[in-house]
Amino acid sequence: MVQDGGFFVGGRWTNPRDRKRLETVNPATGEVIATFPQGTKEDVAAAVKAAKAAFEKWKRMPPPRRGEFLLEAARIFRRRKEELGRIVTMEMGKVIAEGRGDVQEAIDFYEYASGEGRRFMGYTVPSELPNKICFSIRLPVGPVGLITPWNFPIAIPGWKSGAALIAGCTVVLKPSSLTPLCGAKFAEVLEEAGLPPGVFNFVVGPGSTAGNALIRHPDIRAVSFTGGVDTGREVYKAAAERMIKAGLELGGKNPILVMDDADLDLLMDGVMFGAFGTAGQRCTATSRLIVHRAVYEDLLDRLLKRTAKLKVGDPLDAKTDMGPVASADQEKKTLEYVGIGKKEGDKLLIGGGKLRGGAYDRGFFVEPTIFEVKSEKRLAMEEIFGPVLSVIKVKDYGEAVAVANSVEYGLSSSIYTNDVRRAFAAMQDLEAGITYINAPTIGAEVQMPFGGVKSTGPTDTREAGFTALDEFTSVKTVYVDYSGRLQRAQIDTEKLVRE
Ligand code: TXE
Repeated sequence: MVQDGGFFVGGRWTNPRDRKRLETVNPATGEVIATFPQGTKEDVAAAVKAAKAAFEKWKRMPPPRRGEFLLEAARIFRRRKEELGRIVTMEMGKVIAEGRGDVQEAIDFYEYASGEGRRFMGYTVPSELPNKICFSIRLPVGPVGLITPWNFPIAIPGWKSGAALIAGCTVVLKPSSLTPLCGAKFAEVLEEAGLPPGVFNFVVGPGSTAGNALIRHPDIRAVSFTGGVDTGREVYKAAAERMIKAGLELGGKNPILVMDDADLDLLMDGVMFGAFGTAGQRCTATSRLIVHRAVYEDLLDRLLKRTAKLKVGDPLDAKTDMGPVASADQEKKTLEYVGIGKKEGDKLLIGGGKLRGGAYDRGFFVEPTIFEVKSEKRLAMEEIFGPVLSVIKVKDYGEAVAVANSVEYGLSSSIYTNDVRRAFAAMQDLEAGITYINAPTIGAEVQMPFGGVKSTGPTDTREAGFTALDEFTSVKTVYVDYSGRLQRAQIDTEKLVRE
C-alpha cells in the first residue's frame, strides 16, 4: 500500500493537499512506496518559525535533561530497528543487513550524544593573574537547518540531529527527495520520544526550492549538509553570505593502498565490502585500489574471481551481496562513467553493464564493475558513487601516496601492509580525514570524528565523536576575577614577575 506522508512542524503532522506530490520509489522494484507534499518556501518558513519559537526553552534545559530525550529516542529506534531497516532498504536499495546497520548508527549516536549531555566539556586553565580563573562554556548557535542525502537516510539525520539537539539547538530537517519516508519515520521516533513541540521539525521538498529556502532563512544560524560537491559549494556560498556556520561533508574518492607485503586474503574481504557495499554509494566507498606492482597480477586474479561471485539482486534477501543503485539518476550516472572509461581507453576488467532480465528489469541494477586505470584519468579522479572500482598500478609506496593525494577529495583512505613503519608513515602522508590500517575505507564508528579535508570538507568540521558539538555550538571564554581590584593582563603580569 502506498503511504501518504506529510510534514512534522511544531509538534504536529500536516499534509497540505494543494502542493505538488512527490513520489518515493523502491529502486529494486520500481514501485511507488509513498507520496509526500512538495514543500515550498512558505512550508520551510513555517518550520523555521516553529524551531525559533522552541529555541529559548530548549536552550535553557540542562543538557543532561536534553540527553534523556535522546536516550528515549535511542530506545525507540532500537525497538523499531527491523521495521526502519526494511524501510531504508526499500526506499534506497542497500541490502537488509546494511539497512539495519543504518538504523544502528542512529541508535549508537543518540546513545553517545545523550551521554554528551553529562560531559559537554569546556576547558579550564589558570590565569596569569592571581585570584582569577579562565574557562570556556559552549552555547547553542540557534535554530539549525539539516540537509541530508539518501545514502544513509536514518544514520545521517541521526548524526546531525543528535549533535544539534544535545547542543541545545532546535532543528529543521530536509532529507533528500529520494528518501522522505525514512525522514518521516525519523520524525515519528522523535515525536514518540516526547520532544517538546518545535524542537525537531521535518519538511520535504526539492533542494532547489525547499533546501535553498532553508539555508537562506534569516533565522537559521547554522547549516549542516551532506551531499555532492556542487550542491555543497552553493550551501557554502549561502552560509558565507549570511555569515553563519556551515558543516559540509561532500563525498570522496577513497583509496586503498596495497603494499607488496599486504595480506591479500584479508584485503579481498575488505575490498569487496568497501567497493561494493551499498552498491558503492557511500561517501567513504573504496573507489580506487592503488596496488604495488609486485603483487598486482596476483591481486587482479583474486579480485576478478571474487567479484564474479557477488550476488546482485533483491536487497531484502539476506543472501544478496549487492542491491540496486538508489535511483534512475544514479544508474545513469554510473553507466555514463562506464562509457567515459571506455572512451578514455581504460581497460574494463569485469562488469560495466546494466543487469537485465526478470526482476532486474523493474529496478536499477548495475553490475559490479572494475576498470584498470591510469591515475590521471577521470575514472581515477572523479566521484562516481556507484559500484565501480578503479585499479591503479604503482611502483612503490611513494608513488602510491602521490596518486592517493592527487584527487580533489580527502575523506577516507586505507593502507594494507604488515610493515609498521609504512603504516605510521601513511597516517601522516595520506591527505584524508580518516585513515584505516588493514581495513577498508568504510566502517566509521560514532565515538570518533567523521569528516574530511580538501573539497570533501572545506569548513573542516567533523561530525560525531568528541568534535560533534563544534558544528552547533559557539565557545564562550569566561574570565572570573575575584581579586576585588582591576588587574590588567599583560601589563600587571610583568610587575608580578619583577616582584
Ligand atoms: O546530491 P545533492 P544528489 C554525490 C554523489 C551523487 C551526487 C548527486 O556523487 O551522485 O552527489 O546526488 C539537497 N540548496 N553525493 O543529487 O544534490 C537535496 O535535496 C540546498 C555524495 O542526491 O547534493 C538533498 O537533500 N539544498 C554524498 C541534498 O541536498 C539542496 C551523498 C543532497 O543532494 C540544493 C549524496 C540547494 N540548491 C550524494 N540542491 C556524500 N557526501 O556521501 C540540492 N539540495
